[in-house]
Amino acid sequence: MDIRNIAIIAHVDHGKTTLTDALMRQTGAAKEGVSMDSNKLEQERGITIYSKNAAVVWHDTKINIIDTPGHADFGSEVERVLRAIDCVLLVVDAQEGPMPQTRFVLKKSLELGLKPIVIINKIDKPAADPHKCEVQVLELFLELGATDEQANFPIVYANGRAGIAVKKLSDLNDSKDLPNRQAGLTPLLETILEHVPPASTSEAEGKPLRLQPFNLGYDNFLGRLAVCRVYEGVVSKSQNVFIKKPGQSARSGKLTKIFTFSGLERVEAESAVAGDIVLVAGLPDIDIGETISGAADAAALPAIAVDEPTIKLNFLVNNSPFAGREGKFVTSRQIRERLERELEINVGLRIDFSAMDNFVVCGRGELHIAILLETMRREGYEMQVSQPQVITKEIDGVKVEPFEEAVINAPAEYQGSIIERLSQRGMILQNMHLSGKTVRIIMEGPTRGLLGYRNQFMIDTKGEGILSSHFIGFRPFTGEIKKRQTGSMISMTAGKALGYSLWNLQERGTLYIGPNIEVYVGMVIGNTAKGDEMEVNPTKGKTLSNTRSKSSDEAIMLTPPIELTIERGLEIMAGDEYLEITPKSTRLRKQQNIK
Ligand SMILES: Nc1nc2c(ncn2[C@@H]2O[C@H](COP(=O)(O)OP(=O)(O)OP(=O)(O)O)[C@@H](O)[C@H]2O)c(=O)[nH]1
Ligand SMILES: [Mg+2]
Repeated sequence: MDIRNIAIIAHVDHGKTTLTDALMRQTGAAKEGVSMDSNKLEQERGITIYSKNAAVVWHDTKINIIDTPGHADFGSEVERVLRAIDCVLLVVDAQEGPMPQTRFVLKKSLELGLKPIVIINKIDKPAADPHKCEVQVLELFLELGATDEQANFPIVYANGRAGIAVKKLSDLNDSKDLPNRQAGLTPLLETILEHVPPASTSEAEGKPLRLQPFNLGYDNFLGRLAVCRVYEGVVSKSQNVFIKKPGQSARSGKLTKIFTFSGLERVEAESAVAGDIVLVAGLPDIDIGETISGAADAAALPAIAVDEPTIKLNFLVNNSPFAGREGKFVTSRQIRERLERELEINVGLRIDFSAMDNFVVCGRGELHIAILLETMRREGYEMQVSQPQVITKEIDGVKVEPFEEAVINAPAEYQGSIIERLSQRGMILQNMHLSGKTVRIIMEGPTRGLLGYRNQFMIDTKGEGILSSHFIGFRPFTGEIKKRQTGSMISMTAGKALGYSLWNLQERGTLYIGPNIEVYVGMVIGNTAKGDEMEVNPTKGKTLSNTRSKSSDEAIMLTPPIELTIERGLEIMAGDEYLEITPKSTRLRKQQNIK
């Protein structure tokens, strides 16, 4: 069967997964209600975390589709995938237009010589402006140095949620609400078959075997799995193979099983031919970018680079007064083993295990780390982590640090405070446009300045702003950044927090706990409005007195506390604090117990 390999790429939330799901439904590869976002955390958060393979069959052609995550923290997943496919579907929200991650993934695609198909999606949105979006996309292609051929991209307009695509906007019936439902996504499928080159030729199929992993997986029974593109030849199960990296000698191995994709499922196969995407088992030490071949002297395929981490933090055994109450796995050996397993599949992660019980974990951003912590806590792990810091290094004797581009869409009234706050954090204004009542601000600066800012941004824009940022490279260190310090409210007593004392404390800042929550000495229970550190007693009851005053009998009205999630904790914690994460609780505390 003819094979086509595509990846679907976009900025976060522009509708990649919804469109992939719709393609699977229309081609009968998956039933209603089945989604590519199959992981529980993905479903809860409504975002894609891991890139995943699916395959659909249409007009006797197998289309392997790789759905990728749009969030910048998972950008390195996308880059690897781009090496294994022949075309990308670049999805752009017709209302938002190209966003930072659109630019990032398009840039990578163009550099690899891919010729994208552009999908202007969400055309049903009331404020959608497909024409403007199209112009902006073309400008982006040109700005990124697209060749004439690349810039002459085919366009499909879609409402992925309704499963509808058209090649010309005039193909829609007059009203946006009454599109031509018959054809569904057929115009998109046709464009894919017309535009995406076949994955292989009979010449490639006749050559000796070469395949290359671009993603890793793990199975309790089969062990390490590698998702590979077969470039040449035919791969069979139980085959003896050789594995090598460019410039290194080959080692041998034996495949135990191979799978191909059908819908979202993996299907065991006897063999697979050049062009197909397969999952192979049996190679416990296989790595991304290595070449698996049938002969020891086969040339290695070009390596696949994996992006370096930009932030780091320490993972330690929880040693708070409440340590071990909830966790099933609490020792440093257990945490270490779990992290070692994570390294098998979490490609953007690096871990330094050289200290006995203080592991330095390096990742691609706060969300990347938060997802790992959330996954571990759900498995029953308990640990504490230090404040995330950026990774600095030296290039040619110059100290460099990670830089990011931040793109903000917010109501125009907040533009002054956003720019002021970010300038203080070392970010420099690059561009700004006003459209209607919304302003788009583009700033660039050290990642360090953005760490811990998102929470403040939500407050500054009353939750109406959208901030997205992505890594743009290591640049010379910009010197000290003075962030406005928020001070912590630290409990000086142990016991149950009482409504009465919280009622008094809420005047002085924002609380992270409500009444009846158990606290210990040194636990951070809130932050102070004035920015100074404050030791408080949240367990104090009301003193009884003989005289009744009217005011002390007032009903206690407590403001709901802000919930300390892992992500928020990583943001707001100070350098001298630990974030304590157990299966049921997230607490902040001072590293040194106060006297
Ligand atoms: N109005 C409208 N909403 C859509 C359309 N397609 C998707 N959405 C909605 O947009 C949101 C994001 O959709 P997803 O498909 O998860 O987006 P994604 O690009 O896969 O997101 P990430 O993988 O996290 O980057 C969901 O709430 C969808 O229901 C569309 O065509 N029109
Ligand atoms: Mg998605």
